[in-house]
Amino acid sequence: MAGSMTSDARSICDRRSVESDRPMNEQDHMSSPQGLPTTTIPPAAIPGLTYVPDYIAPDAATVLLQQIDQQPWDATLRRRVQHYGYRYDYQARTVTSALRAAAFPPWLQNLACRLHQEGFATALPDQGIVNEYLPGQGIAKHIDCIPCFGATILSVSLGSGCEMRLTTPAAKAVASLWLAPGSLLVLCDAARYQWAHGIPARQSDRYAGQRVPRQRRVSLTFRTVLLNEG
Ligand SMILES: O=C(O)CCC(=O)C(=O)O
Repeated sequence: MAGSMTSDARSICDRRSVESDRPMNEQDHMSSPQGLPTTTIPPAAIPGLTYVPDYIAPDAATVLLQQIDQQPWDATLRRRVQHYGYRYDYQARTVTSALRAAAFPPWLQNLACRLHQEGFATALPDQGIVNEYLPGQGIAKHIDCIPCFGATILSVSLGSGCEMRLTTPAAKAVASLWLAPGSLLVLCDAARYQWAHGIPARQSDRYAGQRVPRQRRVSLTFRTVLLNEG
């Protein structure tokens, strides 16, 4: 994966692969809001979705969590967050040059550079969000703002695992992905632009036939900002 950044970065999206995923035990068909049948598909079938287990080693994850917890948290949302590079305005759904946030600390910059050098990020990410999820907390399903952010969205999971659900906007298809601690998720192509992703707000998930209680999960989302300010 190491080597020329640009060509490798293209190849990760072009390969349209999921290196490893384990669909959760679910019924094949559920009901969409329109009452139409909804098909459950494996995440591997979503073009542009790449899942890399064990991207961060457990020791490195522990150090990262310590470094994260030394930074101030923004507690104005339902879950605590830290914004780096740029702040995303959740109400206005915009990012502008006026929304510059703290510079990436070295531990975040190192990870952003690694993602870029290894070809997972097409461009060097300049926006980072740290999300903290306590048991019972999640994130509503969404497609990351298309005019605000570039073609690749990356998310690193630390702490607890959890289920991510991916849905097509018409809710005709749903995919369920287990985000294991230390894993990396890369969304580009259809996975980034046509599928919404979200984390159900729950105390536990059903995974591999077992009910798994949630613990504290911290994720690092990396994006590149597109400033369209005329
Ligand atoms: O926690 C995650 O893995 C996803 C975070 C996310 O979707 C976001 O920050 O927009």
